[in-house]
Amino acid sequence: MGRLDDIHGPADLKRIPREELAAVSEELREEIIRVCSRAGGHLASSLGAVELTVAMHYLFDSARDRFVWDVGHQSYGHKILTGRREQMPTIRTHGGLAGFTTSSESEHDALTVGHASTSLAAAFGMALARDARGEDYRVLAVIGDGALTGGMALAALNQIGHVKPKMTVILNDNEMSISENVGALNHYMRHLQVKPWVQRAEADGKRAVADLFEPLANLGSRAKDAARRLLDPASNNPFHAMGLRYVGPIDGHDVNEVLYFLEHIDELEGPTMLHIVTRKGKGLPVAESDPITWHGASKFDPTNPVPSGKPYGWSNAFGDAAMQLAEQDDRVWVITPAMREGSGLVAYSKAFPDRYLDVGIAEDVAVTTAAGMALRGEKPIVAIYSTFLQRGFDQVIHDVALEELDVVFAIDRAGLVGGDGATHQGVYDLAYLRAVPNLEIGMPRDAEQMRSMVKAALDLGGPKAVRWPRGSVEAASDAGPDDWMPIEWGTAEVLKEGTEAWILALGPMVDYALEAAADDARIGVVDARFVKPLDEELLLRLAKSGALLVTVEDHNLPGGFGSAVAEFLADTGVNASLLRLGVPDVVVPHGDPKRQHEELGYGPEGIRHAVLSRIDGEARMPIEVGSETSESKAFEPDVVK
Ligand code: HTL
Repeated sequence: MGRLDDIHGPADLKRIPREELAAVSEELREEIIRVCSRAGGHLASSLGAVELTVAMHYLFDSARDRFVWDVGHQSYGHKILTGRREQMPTIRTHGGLAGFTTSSESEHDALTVGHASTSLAAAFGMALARDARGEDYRVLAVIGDGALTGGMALAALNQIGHVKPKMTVILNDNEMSISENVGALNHYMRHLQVKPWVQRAEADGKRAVADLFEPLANLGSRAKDAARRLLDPASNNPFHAMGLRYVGPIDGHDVNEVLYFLEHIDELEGPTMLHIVTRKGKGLPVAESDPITWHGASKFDPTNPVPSGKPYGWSNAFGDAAMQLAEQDDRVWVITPAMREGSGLVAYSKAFPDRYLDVGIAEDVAVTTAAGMALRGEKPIVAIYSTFLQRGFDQVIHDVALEELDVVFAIDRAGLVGGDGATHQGVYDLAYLRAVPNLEIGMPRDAEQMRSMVKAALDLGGPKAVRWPRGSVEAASDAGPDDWMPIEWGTAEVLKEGTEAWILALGPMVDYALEAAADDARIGVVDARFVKPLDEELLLRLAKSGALLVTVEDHNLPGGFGSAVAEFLADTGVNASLLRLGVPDVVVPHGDPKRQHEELGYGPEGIRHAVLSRIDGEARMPIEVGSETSESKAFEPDVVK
């Protein structure tokens, strides 16, 4: 690959003549395409950030300065330039590189991240820490226009512009979140580019330079050129109004232009926002024309890039059910915080544009908007990933649950999620939702049950959560909602009788339980279906039988389904013996979920072994609740990193 072969770290890049950086950028782009064609990953976002990445590493020192990448999914170029090129084909796989920046992976990764909109607050904190210690390093945050829709980012800007530490905020504006970006700021940024007042600032360039960007004033024609792009400080630019110096918009694919501005901003005091305009998917025509599909790519043939079709999944099943429910009742809405594709809502958004709302990467806003709607008699469904609902927790309690509002939380990606890893694992929602009064929680084991639960949740009213995992599922029948399988809320279902042990499994763990119990008449299987309320009658009956109770959940054990059962048994005073299987108190990184379930002791084999070792008194499983392996530490996959 020419120049890239000689770059083993940022120091090697710095030795390359400046005129060759455009060529280096092209090579880096090809390398990202090559890596993603073999491993999959966040291709389009990383392609859009190539020139920025090269310019930042050329000018600054990521081991000492702090590069804070928002979400961290656009960092493939950064990883390649910081000595991780050889490992890139392992990205997002068991034991391989993480898909996002991760501080334990490299000294060049300033922040462990995966959720959006954190970069500005984190960078702000770093700048304050630097100044408090009288240290001298740069802090640069890179945030996409999508991530800027998050309240955290906007609230951090408000602080940055108030306290005014020296730092650079690079707004990487490609007009896209995962789908088209939304919101008023997004419109404003388009307006900046079509420029009635950018032109005015151009005409007024010298004054802008004098007022705003003094170091450029003496730099001759280049400075004048730059000055044309500066905005009049008296104008109503919101970033300027928030106290940041605003520079841009500039062409983020002209590496010299990016270098030029970064270099000069570096000489200035206080916070500066550099607005760069980029193209998501830049350099791969299919990704440029369809950045949504290529946002997160599966493996592909680089000579003939065709997106691989995704099998029918739980998200599709939800989208289909939501369409039918909205058809039947015109008070049904679906709200998504920027996850239209991932939540299976593309068809719904087209069929019911008036009862579909994408609020941007603003989970808190999604939840409280639903509360507002419910207060006025609408029936909102908040379609949200388990991991992202963490951002809306206060709103679930304060705005929905205390008022007992009719809001349904359709929680996707509940369980281990695979390649996205630690930041995206959906293994905490039961723990935090169980603690919320008035809120009830179910987990179906198939698509038929899922749609019945969502319908029942809407019909019954009150705050309700229905959760399901990532992955494929068999489609439900095409019956209309009136003919969907009725489900009695709060009841479990006995699927297989047993005598000595009962496995109480949640959602798709039911299949594992059936496999584990197959051919053993002593082991019974219950599809628990609800975590709150529990089917107390059934639980009591099973507990009193003297049999071993075994809970299985794809969720963290502290606070999860097993905890709910343990609490119930403790409160009733029944002397039952209980074994809880699930994620012990560890951080689970990226990897293949099925394999991780086995390694954590709750795959079919693990369940069987655990149950038999209890009822037959055999050796115990290596990972057990309460043993020293369950301490809070990173779960080490057995593949060498
Ligand atoms: N909500 C939160 C809090 N965090 C994340 N990461 C998401 C949702 C999901 N998500 C991404 S990447 C992404 C979203 C919404 C779009 C970011 O758009 P941006 O960057 O404009 O900031 P771009 O991709 O370069 O256009 C992931 O989970 C990876």
